Amino acid sequence: MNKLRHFKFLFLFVSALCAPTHAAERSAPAPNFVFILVDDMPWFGTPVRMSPDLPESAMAFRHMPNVEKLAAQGMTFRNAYAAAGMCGPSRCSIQTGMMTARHLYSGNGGFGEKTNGTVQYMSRGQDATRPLLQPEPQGNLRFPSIGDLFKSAGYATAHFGKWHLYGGGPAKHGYDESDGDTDNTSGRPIDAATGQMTDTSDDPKQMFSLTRRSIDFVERQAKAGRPFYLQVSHYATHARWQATKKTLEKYENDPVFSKIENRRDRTHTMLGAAMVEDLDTAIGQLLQKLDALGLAQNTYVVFTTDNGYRNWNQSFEPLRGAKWWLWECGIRVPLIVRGPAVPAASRSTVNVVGYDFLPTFADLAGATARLGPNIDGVSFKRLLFGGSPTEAEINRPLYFHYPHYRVAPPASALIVGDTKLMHWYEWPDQRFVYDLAGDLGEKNNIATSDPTRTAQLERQLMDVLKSVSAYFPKPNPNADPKAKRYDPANLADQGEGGDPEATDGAAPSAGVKKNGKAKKQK
Ligand SMILES: [Ca+2]
Repeated sequence: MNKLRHFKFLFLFVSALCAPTHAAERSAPAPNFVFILVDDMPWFGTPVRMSPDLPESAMAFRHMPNVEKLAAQGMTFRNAYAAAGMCGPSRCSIQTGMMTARHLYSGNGGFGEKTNGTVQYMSRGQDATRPLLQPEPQGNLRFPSIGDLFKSAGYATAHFGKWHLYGGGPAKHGYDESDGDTDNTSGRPIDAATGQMTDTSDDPKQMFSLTRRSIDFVERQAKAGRPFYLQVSHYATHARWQATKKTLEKYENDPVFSKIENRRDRTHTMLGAAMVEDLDTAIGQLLQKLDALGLAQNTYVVFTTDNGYRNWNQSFEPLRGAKWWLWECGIRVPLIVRGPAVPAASRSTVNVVGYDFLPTFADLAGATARLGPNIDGVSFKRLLFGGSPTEAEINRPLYFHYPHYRVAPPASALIVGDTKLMHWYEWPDQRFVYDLAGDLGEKNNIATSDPTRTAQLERQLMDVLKSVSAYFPKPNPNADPKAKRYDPANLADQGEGGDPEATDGAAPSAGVKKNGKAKKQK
């Protein structure tokens, strides 16, 4: 109850500072939306502390003045989650408002039209002897998207940058303008002279060119007086990092990096810092254009990422796991929202998840009636406007499901308030429960402290997954009894480890062993 009082105090305080003007809101024109989706950014990947009491919830050495300004003008979420620990499934949840267990986009792209919702179990190659047979990953957007919703509501719609959802590309999913059916490979500038991917570029990860296309789109809508929904889907900060030479030079003598002993890790961390500063510059260009056009007051700007990542952070490693995992480092993400009636410099500690964006945007645009069926997300508009969270909002269950082997073994998770239950399919009879209020690093399994509660959470997770016809792994009759299973009870076990997409030879991150062996799943 102390916690509830804390929430209430926080929101009453914020509300008193900036009471939302509901009357004005009703008479206002349709709001615009700029959804800035960064790729692969840790919860602690910006200089903005996602939790004000935790220095390790930010990277103090990174320079992102425009993102800091967004936080000063809007609301920062402490407990925002991606719907999955990797790009494709998370992005599908953002677009459809559905949890991964329901939309079944569980691959990480590249599965094309053959993925129509039917499933085969994989039993060849490395899958032949694993403890579990995994369902073949699915990867094709098959449900109405945010673009479809806004297009039907009369908005101009655009998606620039990384799509990674296949299904014919953004143009087939409600986006009037886009860069086409893009994926990770589209964001790697190639040096015209050498034909090689450039280490430094005037347009690292296409961040400036896709910003120019975004600005051009915004300018045209402003001129036409048409409301717009714009998705700026950056290739940064996905593996194969790039930065401008000029920005990189600023970091080369920063003493903070001398703490990193491994030279390659040090160089890579500098490159990451330079890349996010360039990214921030690009974001600033777009925000300045909203100001110059007089649109900022009527535009919601969202800054978030599709999944977490493990990066070096001044010796702090607050979260367990990495990208791909349902541990907090894979799914806990930064989220900042600025816009009409959102109190400046406000904070929320309520759990929100990627599949909430669609219903929230619909609510903000007055288009809730246009939402399709089977939406798992709920609108957090009321929280955005400074409303006190209800008990139901604080304890709303969030479901995560990944039934495949992809760096991490098959797992599901249920988060209710501060309590998180993890289900590892290789350990079906063991329970793993963590109290995130005091154990954000998920080090202490408290499953046995309240067996009744643990059993109830386990039942709830499985019942909901079954109710949406989720795919599950199943026991492999040909399993090799000697095959190593990932051990969730062992904090040092990192599974296959590493980031199989970081094929540029750069160290994936401190704390995760490098791994060139992980088979790239395509
Ligand atoms: Ca990603």
